[in-house]
Amino acid sequence: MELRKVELLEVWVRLKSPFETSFGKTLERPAILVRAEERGGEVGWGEVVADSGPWYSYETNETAWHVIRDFILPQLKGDVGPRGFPALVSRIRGHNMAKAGVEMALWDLAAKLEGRPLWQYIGGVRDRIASGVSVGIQPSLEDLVRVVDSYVQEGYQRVKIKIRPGYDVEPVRRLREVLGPSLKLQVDANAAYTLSDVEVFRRLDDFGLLMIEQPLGWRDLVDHAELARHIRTPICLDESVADADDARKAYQLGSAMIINVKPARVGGLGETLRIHDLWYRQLGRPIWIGGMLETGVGRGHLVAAATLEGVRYPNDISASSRYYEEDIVEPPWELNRDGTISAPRASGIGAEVLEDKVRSAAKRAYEFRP
Ligand code: OSB
Ligand code: MG
Repeated sequence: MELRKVELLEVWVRLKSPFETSFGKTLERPAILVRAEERGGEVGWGEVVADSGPWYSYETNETAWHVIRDFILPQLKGDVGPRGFPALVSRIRGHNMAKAGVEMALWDLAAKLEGRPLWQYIGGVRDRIASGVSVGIQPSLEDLVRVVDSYVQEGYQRVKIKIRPGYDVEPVRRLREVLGPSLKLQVDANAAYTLSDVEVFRRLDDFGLLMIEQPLGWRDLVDHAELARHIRTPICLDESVADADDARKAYQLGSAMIINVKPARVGGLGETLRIHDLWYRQLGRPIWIGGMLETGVGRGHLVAAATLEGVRYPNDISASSRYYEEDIVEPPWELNRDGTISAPRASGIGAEVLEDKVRSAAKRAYEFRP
């Protein structure tokens, strides 16, 4: 398709309550929205999820703005589509969140031009996705129980809690005591431990967790493979898998049974499909779709990804209301009573961006004309 212009609009969104992980606390986050318009006037949207500091990954909203403006957008000349996009930016090393934000706008646009929902356009197989919730580190175990219980009452199908050294076995023990053994529960360490902590993970083995997410270093595959030999609970990788090649190496080494695929972390939906084809189709192992506190724009792309066949666990894709008083899309993403989110019938991501609101709230904007 022939692009007329691509715009960047940076908005800051405030969370309902602080989200704390082993790497820090977030109350407000930047979201760079990418608006891609083609010659006929159709528009697609993507979102860059990079945070204001290099904590989850080395990318920030500033590095993403710089890399998109100065290196990605200048590549978008002539006929461009989402499938050809990765080749255009392959010379740029890393910066996957920056790439993903632009790539996803092209996917939304391409699906809209065909008049199809994005999830069908990428080959999704289900019209509702299983919704889980990721719960940040809480000030006390009483708070944790209260917060988790309220999400369970809302219908979320599984709970993931963040852990860090000193806040790991006891929170899990308390949740099991109060909420029982049938709660689908897992933990996410965001790379806060080392192999010397193997005893912590041995103790966690007693609680029937679905998985342990990214216990060790953010780029590590080797130590995870060693840890896997000492515990029964399956290891799920997040930070350490940046592309399908990392997934292959994780398989060869035995670093993980499961991958949390975040389209933003791996450079977009194209690489998400490649990881899915390798990890699920070829190797027979499950994936699920993780989130980065996305607004309704990024959330739409996550919902589409979660309709893929190999998604076999509930996802970190909750309703807009879990994080935000008001979303920037209409309708907002809502939780069905059975703890699912419906894949939309409308074309593209299936939600309208509230463009006036976004433009008037934007802290900065940039326009590129190919
Ligand atoms: O590790 O999965 C993570 C949020 C920000 C950064 C990293 C992570 C998370 C989450 C929340 O766990 C997922 C979500 O609900 O969007
Ligand atoms: Mg994680």
